[in-house]
Amino acid sequence: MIRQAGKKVLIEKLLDEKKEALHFTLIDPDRQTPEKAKAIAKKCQQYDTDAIMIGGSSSFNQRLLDDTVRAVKESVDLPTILFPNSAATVSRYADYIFFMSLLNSKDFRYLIKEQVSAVPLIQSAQLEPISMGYLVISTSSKPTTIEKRVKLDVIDEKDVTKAVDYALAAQYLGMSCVYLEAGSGAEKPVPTEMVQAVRTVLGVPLIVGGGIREASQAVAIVRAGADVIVTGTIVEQDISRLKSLIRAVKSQRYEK
Ligand code: 1GP
Repeated sequence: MIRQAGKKVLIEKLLDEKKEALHFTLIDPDRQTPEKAKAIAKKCQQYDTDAIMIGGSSSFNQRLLDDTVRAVKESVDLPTILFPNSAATVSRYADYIFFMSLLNSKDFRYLIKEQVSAVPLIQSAQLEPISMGYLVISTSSKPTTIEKRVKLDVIDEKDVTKAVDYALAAQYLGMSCVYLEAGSGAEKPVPTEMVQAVRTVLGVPLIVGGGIREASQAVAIVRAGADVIVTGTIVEQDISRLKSLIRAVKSQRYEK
């Protein structure tokens, strides 16, 4: 089947349907067994998360990834979206894949090379790609995993104009959404001033993640204009806190 360019992609569909900010849970297959991932996904669905993202680790184990995706799909009735760190972390069992380019990478690999390598599997598995402009924002004094791994054209947390220009470049290139990423386990999230400045000009959904651990942080980021909040570490550290965080995200007045 040839998917048509320009049709509404998952995030827009969910925003139209739910008319509230969304929360996506990130599950890293390397952090727990598939059985445990299954239980986590179930709990997150009960807490009202909107989708399960799978990926994000620096290592690679195809079997573990496949088993985790299958386990999650067995336990929840939510979209599963791959969040790959390379072409080697693509599973044929998911529903969607963030087809993402790390736009402020100085390394060709993360801009387009890994994406091209992933095409045959995406096509044969009929995974639905969600094109995304991925921007890593430096908010931490110690480099995050992604900052250690990839040589970046650094976007400092204070460099709002640079973030805005990159985000608009993603939109002009036709990407369906933009992700402002502070990095998993970041000391602090992307600043609200930056989220707000990007939101003001951006016409596609805005995803924000990395370092969000408190409901108050998530609320501030939604108020600044994020459409989707992503959390990962909190699920591994203290899943009970996720319930109030998701509730807080969804209690915000949301105007698209
Ligand atoms: C990482 O933005 C996600 O890609 C989630 O970050 O693990 O800090 O929640 P955390």
